[in-house]
Amino acid sequence: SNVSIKRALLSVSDKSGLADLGSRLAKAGVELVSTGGTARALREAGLEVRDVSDVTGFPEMMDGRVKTLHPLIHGGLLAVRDDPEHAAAMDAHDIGAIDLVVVNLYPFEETVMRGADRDTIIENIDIGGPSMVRSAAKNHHYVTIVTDPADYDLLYAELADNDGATTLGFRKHMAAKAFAATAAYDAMISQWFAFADQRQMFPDMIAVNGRKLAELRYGENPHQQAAVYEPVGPHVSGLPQAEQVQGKELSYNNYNDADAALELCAEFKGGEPAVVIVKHANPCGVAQGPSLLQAWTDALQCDSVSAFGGIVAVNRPLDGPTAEAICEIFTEVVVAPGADDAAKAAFAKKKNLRLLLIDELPDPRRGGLLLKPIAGGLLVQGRDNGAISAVDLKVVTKREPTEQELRDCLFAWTVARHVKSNAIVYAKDGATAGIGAGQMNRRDSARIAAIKASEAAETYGWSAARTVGSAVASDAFFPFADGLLAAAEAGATAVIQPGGSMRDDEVIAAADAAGLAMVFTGMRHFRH
Ligand code: 93A
Repeated sequence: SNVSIKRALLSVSDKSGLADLGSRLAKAGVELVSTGGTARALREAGLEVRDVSDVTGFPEMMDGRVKTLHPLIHGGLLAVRDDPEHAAAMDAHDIGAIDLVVVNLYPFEETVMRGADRDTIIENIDIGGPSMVRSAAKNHHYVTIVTDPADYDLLYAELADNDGATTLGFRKHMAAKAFAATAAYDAMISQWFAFADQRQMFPDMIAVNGRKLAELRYGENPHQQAAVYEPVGPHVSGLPQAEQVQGKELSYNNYNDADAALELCAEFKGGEPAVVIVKHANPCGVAQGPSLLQAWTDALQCDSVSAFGGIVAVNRPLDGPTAEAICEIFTEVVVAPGADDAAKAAFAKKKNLRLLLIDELPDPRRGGLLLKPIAGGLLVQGRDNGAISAVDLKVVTKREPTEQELRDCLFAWTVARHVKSNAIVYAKDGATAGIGAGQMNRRDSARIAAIKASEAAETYGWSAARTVGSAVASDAFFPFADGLLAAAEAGATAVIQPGGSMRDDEVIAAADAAGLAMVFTGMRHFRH
């Protein structure tokens, strides 16, 4: 099942490594056939090439749209050489077998990325290239297909090992890569049509279209395999594009947690210095303050127990003193839009700490799709990018919140949307005072957050938990008064929640009875 290479068809947009490829093949006595630009490049390298137009007897026409789409090419690619009828057809029509196809496609992605106009983008949809790739890959029993200049070395090794031939195993492997390449290419084009062109939210078909950046040691657990991908085509930059300055390789859970930290931190983009500490994809301390160092101190004091082994994100370049303070506790990952030399020097002492620098925080209000596989299907929804501001709030209690309460309400609300439901977040003076996450009822989240706040008070020797005099946010409405009463018991004086429960009246009455100020947002932020 080894096939020796006698005739090769080369047609590449990315001409890197082409001259070397051509000369190695020519030296091995392989006849080279090429399309216009590729033939020109090979001739410039001093090689003998036969033009595709010479093979087909047709000129390349219509701006190159029709070059290789011809039976004399595709017959040579698709013929089952051992089939007598196919062999007879080859004879009758003078079709020469092609043993090796090296094709890479018009640079559609690069054309979109550089902001080219619509006509240029359309012109960069390759038709003839993918057709050859698919023909060759389908007929891998006889034909070798190479679609990536990065695989030329593999090809050379294969030819060297097999006396100028390729093995079936190699051809199968390359065929699989080839179909992946054309699938990704078409997916990219369909995405461009769906999103850039028609601005249609949900296309009829979804291509989960990514480029593998790295295989990870394992997934959420050691027995799960995992990798990280970035989407092809235009995309937001985040952790996969970050520069890792130091530390061990990122694990699956590192990515997941650091992304949660980054997304929450992005809410404070352009605002006062902010620090987010995340553990198991939930924030365990968030604060904003006059300096990063102050914000770090306040964030840490929310739940210093959970912060151990945490993931930290900040909304501005890190300075030395903040970095030194972060280094005082065990931290897995730090994500920042930059770090000065003093900060880098401080982290350098902690060899294992992963320091990731990003160009800028992502836009928290950007659109996009969220995918969740379910048995037998895939759930798809738009990102939760809705947001309210102070003007959208409706005061529902007799008492209006004070200015400070209102600020804390909005801060708590911002954090709460990034906490797994049921989420209850107490905040005071621009810092979280207690966070309750992931409970199956709201009252328990309110209580757990309060318990953590009391523990912090004990740890730091405060006379009272920071929940006393705090604002409390609930990601969804209180279905009963009990959750709200638990928050009041913990000392909250202001409440922010979506409202909309059947029992809103009861809940409002309970708030009034407890002297609370409460505002409704009219928007819910479940996060599961
Ligand atoms: O315009 S096409 O869709 N029509 C074709 O018949 C065709 N044949 C090869 N694009 C076609 N190609 C592509 O041309 C190849 O995929 C390759 O990317 C490129 C190489 O052109 P040149 O050799 O002229 O640089």
